[in-house]
Amino acid sequence: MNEESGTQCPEEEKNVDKNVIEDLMGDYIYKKSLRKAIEFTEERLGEIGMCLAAEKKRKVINQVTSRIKSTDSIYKKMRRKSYSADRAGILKCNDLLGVRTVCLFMDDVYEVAECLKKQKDIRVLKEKDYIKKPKSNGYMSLHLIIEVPVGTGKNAGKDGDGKESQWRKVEVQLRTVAMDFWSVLDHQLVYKKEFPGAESIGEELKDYAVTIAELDKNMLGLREKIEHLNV
Ligand code: 0O2
Repeated sequence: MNEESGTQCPEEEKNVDKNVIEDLMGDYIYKKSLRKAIEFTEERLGEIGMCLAAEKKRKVINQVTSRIKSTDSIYKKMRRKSYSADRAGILKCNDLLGVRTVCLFMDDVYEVAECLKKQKDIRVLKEKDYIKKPKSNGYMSLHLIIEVPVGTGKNAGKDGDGKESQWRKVEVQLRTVAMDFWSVLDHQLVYKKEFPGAESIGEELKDYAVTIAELDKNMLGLREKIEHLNV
């Protein structure tokens, strides 16, 4: 049975082997390229944040953090999505690398995303707007799946020619401080879904997602009023 959905697992799904994941994620050369992709993305977001802050004369990005997905989390996702139990299956996970960008205001989230999309050395593969269309639990965030170059010298940005690709996928999550605050609690609840009382906490949390969306809207409105104040 599938842990998450309670449905029957296809044959392939049952065979997902944690060792295959550990081998790939532990491989020194591969790991180095993952770190490089994260550094590249963090650095670029830092530059975008500085440019926008200089232009607007205020802080735009509050925090950039990153993570390499844990073996356990990759394993669960591969089972959930019925990915093949090999390297190709692991590489299908869009969020092996995650860079979270927390902005102060909602319009900043979209402006940072637009700046990132305009970068000539980055490929945008997919965009998921959970702010305009929140998930059923209330989760809000803008997800961009991008590819960044990790090759060096003449290999930079090459597609691989049958060898390892010189690009790595990174999931950039953009959200406001308030949305981030909410998602921290929600993430904790994910691991306690089976406990009595979890369902009603989930419902309460969903109500707060609405409160948070309103708060973000009101804070943006206030910021605009302050910007338009004349002496
Ligand atoms: P962890 O611990 O960060 O590894 P995809 O095939 O990847 O395009 P999928 O599987 O729906 O589609 O991925 P999605 O929606 O992009 O989610 C990937 C990550 O986004 C999650 O990673 C979370 O970090 C975050 N996320 C997505 N939905 C939720 C949610 O409802 N609540 C919270 N708190 N975070 C969410 P992991 O694997 O959950 O966790």
